[in-house]
Amino acid sequence: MTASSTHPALSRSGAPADPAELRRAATAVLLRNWTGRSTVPSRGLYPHQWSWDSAFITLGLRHVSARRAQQELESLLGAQWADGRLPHIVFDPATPSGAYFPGPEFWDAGASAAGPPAGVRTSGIIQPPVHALAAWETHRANPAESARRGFLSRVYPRLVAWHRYLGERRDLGGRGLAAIVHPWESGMDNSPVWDGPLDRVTPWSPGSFQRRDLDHAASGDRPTDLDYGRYLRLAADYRDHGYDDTAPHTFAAEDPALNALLILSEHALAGIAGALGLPAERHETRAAALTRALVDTLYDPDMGHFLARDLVDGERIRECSAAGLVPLAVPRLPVAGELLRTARGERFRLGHSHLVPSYDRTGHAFEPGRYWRGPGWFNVSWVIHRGLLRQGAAADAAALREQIRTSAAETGFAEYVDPLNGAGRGARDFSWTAATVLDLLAQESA
Ligand code: 9WN
Repeated sequence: MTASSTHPALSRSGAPADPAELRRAATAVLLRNWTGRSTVPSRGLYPHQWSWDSAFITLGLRHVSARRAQQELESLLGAQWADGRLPHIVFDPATPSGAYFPGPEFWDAGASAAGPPAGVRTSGIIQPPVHALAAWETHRANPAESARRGFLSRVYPRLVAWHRYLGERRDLGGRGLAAIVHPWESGMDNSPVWDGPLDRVTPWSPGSFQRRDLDHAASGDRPTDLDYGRYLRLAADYRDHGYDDTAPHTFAAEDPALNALLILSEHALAGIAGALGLPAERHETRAAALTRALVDTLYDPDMGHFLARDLVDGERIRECSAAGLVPLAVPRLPVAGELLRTARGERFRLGHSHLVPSYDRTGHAFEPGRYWRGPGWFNVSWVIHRGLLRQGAAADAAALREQIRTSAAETGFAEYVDPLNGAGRGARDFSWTAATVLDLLAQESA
């Protein structure tokens, strides 16, 4: 699908859109997807609030309205559980519960002792912690509006509680890193990285549930029924143990992207604490400890890449995905040079792929159109762009920035793109696609 079929104003004959037109079109996507309290990732496919989507959306929204960006984040933080976790979905009460599966009845979060505030319906799992980073950047975009609304002092305690949950309850591997207990928690659901660990999970039978995603997206762009059967089994087991993290887990892993994002957010917490006149050292100390643990535990020198670790057998999973490039954005990363070489090498072909492929182009499971098994995603590419700037790779960063803009314009803000030919896949008018474009346009004009 080209931009001309969905956004006539954007680009004719596939040429990159004019920045002002692109900014207008991206803003319009975010305005259309705003529900009054928060932004849905996509009107049809994902009609509720998602955790890491909200953080990425905030990063773009702050250039449209500082006030709305603050509201976006605060509505998510308002669904925080008693144990500090931020749920991966906050269900919109105005949306019929059957519009997305699995819906609030499946998750039954209110039954958990650790659960959400009364009257708020959520899922029970988490997503990567981009929130403190988003809060800090939102403040920095308009410090006066932030101070006027007491934004930082309201969000800081909640963000600290969220990181405490990850550091204490989710250190399942005992090395200081946060673990995930469901592939959805990585945000990169059907990445081939999770295939091995998922083999141990007995799937629900396909006839026992009704998927809603296929009403809105092509089945070839989505996870399979077998994947879904396993996702549901894992989620139901966790639910049936009251979302207790000390219960046995059939699936548990340390993911490099989630932990790298936690490090970025811990640095952001130091910034927030400093701005509030509170001690910031503990956040810097924690960020440094996490960085050491990330490198010591998940960096594989032979592959020149960060790998996930399977906590059931204790081994690193020898599959290269874009999650392993996300640490490029971590300050003072000792292996940045090697990691940059991997990004530019055959596996990812930075600069010669459309966005950053979500999985190794030379890998046995590479599928250029299927979700997290190959396509380039805008949010991940945005973080890697930040990493390239951090590592002084200005030319690579500029090329990626140009691709992000062009791909968004030409696909009508697709959810993800084929990394080989740039064709749009999944949903259109996707919120974090619009948001990351807005942020990059703002960076350029600054
Ligand atoms: C399950 C909302 C979310 C993203 C995830 C993406 C997808 C959900 C789904 O959509 O996951 O959480 O139904 O497939 O994988 O990263 O946050 O955009």
